[in-house]
Amino acid sequence: MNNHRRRHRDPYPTRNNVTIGIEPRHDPVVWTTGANGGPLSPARLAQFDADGFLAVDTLVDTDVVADLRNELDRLRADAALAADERSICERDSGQIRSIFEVHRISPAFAALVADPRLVGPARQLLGSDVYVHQSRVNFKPGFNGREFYWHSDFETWHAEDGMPTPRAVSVSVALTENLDSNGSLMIMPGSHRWFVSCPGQTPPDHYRSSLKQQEIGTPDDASLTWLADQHGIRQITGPAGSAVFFDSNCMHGSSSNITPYARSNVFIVYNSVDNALVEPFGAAVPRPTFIASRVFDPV
Ligand code: 6CS
Ligand code: FE
Repeated sequence: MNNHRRRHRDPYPTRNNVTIGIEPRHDPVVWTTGANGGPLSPARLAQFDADGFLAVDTLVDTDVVADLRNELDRLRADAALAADERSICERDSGQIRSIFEVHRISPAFAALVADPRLVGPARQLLGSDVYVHQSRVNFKPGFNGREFYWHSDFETWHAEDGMPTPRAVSVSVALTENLDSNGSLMIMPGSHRWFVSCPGQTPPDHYRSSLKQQEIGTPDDASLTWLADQHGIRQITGPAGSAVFFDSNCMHGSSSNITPYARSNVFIVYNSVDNALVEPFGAAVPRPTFIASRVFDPV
């Protein structure tokens, strides 16, 4: 299908000179129907449906968190990994910013990905089996861990990876304490129900810059102001081991970290096996598979 015809039918147009604006989401948020079994109560499902996220005080036990923290230190010190394209460094300090595909690099993170406390809610929310679209550790080191500007993950995954619908959920697990002050996640509650078309064109090999500092695929000021005025901004804080499940289309971001305390989180993105990637909707070629898996085997 050529781009023109497809773009005409794309329910989530973005970039490439489309009209910048905010449209209602065309798809459900919670895909499970009726009494489908799952760990989340009807009240928690309703909360996720309304807000687009669910914060959990303790998702991972302290001993597992301690193991993951040790693994984090080992990965950060691994010289071979530092040279691997899956390691993304901070633009100015050169310190490590993210490691992608961490569940394929580390057995400890592979075990976390398959943990029923993460996969169970993901399957229930998405109403199907799920596979890992992306995993990453964001280190956000102390003193100069740089921000992640406002964006919808789904806007990028739709435009650059070919994700058809926002039938994906991220789980962010805090590996260090997430404070008000050290660049913890900010989400606009309810923003997941709007799709914001972003200005600009997707540059070739965009991921080489966007994973350090995203500019294309971020909304214009007017859209962000409208969303913030409508929905407010919630700061997600919590101890190591706490977590937040958030819909792929939430408007979210996080400030830079100038405190001495790293804000290191692991993010695992579960996509429905019924939402497998196709050709990108807003880029010439798909991104590398360490950012967007093109193997759709269920967890
Ligand atoms: O482009 C991506 O897939 C990554 N970028 C951001 C800012 N969030 C989602 C994901 O880590
Ligand atoms: Fe994101």
